[in-house]
Amino acid sequence: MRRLACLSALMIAYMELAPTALAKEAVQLKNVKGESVGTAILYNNKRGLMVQLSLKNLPPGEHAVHIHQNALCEAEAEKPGEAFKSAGPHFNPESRKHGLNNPDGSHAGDLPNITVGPDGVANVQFYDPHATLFGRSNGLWENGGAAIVIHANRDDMTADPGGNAGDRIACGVVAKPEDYRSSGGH
Ligand SMILES: [Cu+2]
Ligand SMILES: [Zn+2]
Repeated sequence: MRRLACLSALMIAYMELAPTALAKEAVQLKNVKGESVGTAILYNNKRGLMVQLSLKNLPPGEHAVHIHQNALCEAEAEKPGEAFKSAGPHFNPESRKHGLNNPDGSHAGDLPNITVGPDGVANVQFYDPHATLFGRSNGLWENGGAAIVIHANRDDMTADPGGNAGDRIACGVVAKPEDYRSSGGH
């Protein structure tokens, strides 16, 4: 009887772990008017955080994309200069400087620039070796969530703290699932 109880406790633990082991998060990105500009699919892989962007309805050309610190995307329709400032600075748990080409960098939230085609579409994927979705070093869920932000301009990859990327034109919240409990694994 005792053994059975123990076994069922183990099974419950397994069932609680199993879904997160495969977890992906689909982040919905919106522009300042609240219109969809597509999605970012995030998941853990061996190298860190996998980021798959399926974007539309964006101005053609190069744009910076970052993971920002706060799980908040306030469009601030009344105050255009403040759009998505609620997302805070770049996700930077290791207190480094900005930029993938900065010798003192980079922020864990720094990502490569994307190129949006004349049709307003961009489909790209890359991984971020300095972050994970959850459960390992620099987990976004351990941070209480985060935000994916797209900027008006390209990132120069060196200027601290923001890479001269200009206005924040789209944002999507990476939400920590309410039932997620960090295993404390780092
Ligand atoms: Cu940014
Ligand atoms: Zn940065």
